[in-house]
Amino acid sequence: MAHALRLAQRGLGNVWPNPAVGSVLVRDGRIVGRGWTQTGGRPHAERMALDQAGEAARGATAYVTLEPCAHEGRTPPCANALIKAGVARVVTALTDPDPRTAGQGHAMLRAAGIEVTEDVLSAEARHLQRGFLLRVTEARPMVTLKLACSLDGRIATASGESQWITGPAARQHTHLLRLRHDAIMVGGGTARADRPSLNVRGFGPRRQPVRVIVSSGELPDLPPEGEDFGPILRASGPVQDILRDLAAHGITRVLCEGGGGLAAQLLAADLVDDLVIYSAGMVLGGDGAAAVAALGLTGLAQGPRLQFRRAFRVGPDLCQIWSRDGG
Ligand code: AOF
Ligand code: ZN
Repeated sequence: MAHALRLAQRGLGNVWPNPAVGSVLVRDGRIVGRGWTQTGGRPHAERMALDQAGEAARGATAYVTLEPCAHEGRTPPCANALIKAGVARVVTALTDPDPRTAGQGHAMLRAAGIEVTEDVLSAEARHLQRGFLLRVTEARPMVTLKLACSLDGRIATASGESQWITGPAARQHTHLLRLRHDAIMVGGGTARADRPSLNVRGFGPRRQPVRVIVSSGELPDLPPEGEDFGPILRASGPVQDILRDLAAHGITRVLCEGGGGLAAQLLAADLVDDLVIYSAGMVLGGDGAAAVAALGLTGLAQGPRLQFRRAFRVGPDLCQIWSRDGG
């Protein structure tokens, strides 16, 4: 299952509105098939693993990071495909909350005499697939807030100079972060001041993330949608409403790259699932622009709190990841 989760990760940012699922087929102690959800969400992970295994799937154990689907899509349900291939046992991490499956995939497998084991590495699977889970159960995507700031949490000097606080390695690392998200969101001020590309470069052909500009004002000229750039969605209003609209579009994972106003709105509404902070070894002082605008806290207890997950060096800078759930 740990290996299936690693495979699932390959689909993050590339498969919305679907979840990024991974699957491993094992027979006689050997891996005979590996699959992960493909670009745009199809083929599903199990289909890919079964195609790879061919006849070797007969009598095998299938590890899947999500309950196999029970609905007829562009191809028959994965539960049927596993039954037809003669798999002996299926091990899953999570029940699929999609109402078209929601336990029926497991039931179909059991009815066909297949041994089913559920909830294996479920915490890890929930963390990896939380964008999809949130979209289906809470009608919002997961949100990652990225900040690149000085040691004292500033993103620009008083005169507005911001390029560059962090080094090239951190900026390259941001592309890895973008790669794993369906949409990149920025405020109008950031879009006008930085003209960010909001695309993914250097990882071969991928689905480009949707560019979401939160502004009711004028938008700068941005490169048109194409091979190197995703569609542009313009949004305004409360962040809760914006996220609900994005989920309705099928978006499961959003990366917010600033500015401070949008960051403050997301934090105040308790909508930040992951906070990624790149800190550069410099100090900009209290007259610089804060990475997070005023929150209007009237007490310490109101300050949003996050759980530490990990930290690592990126070139000369430090990257810290904090999560709402810590899991
Ligand atoms: C699986 N394996 O790899 C994925 C699954 O639009 P469709 O027909 O592709 O179906 C999308 C639904 O299928 C999605 O909401 C989720 O319930 C499931 N995704 N299921 O067995 C996979 N990606
Ligand atoms: Zn399926």
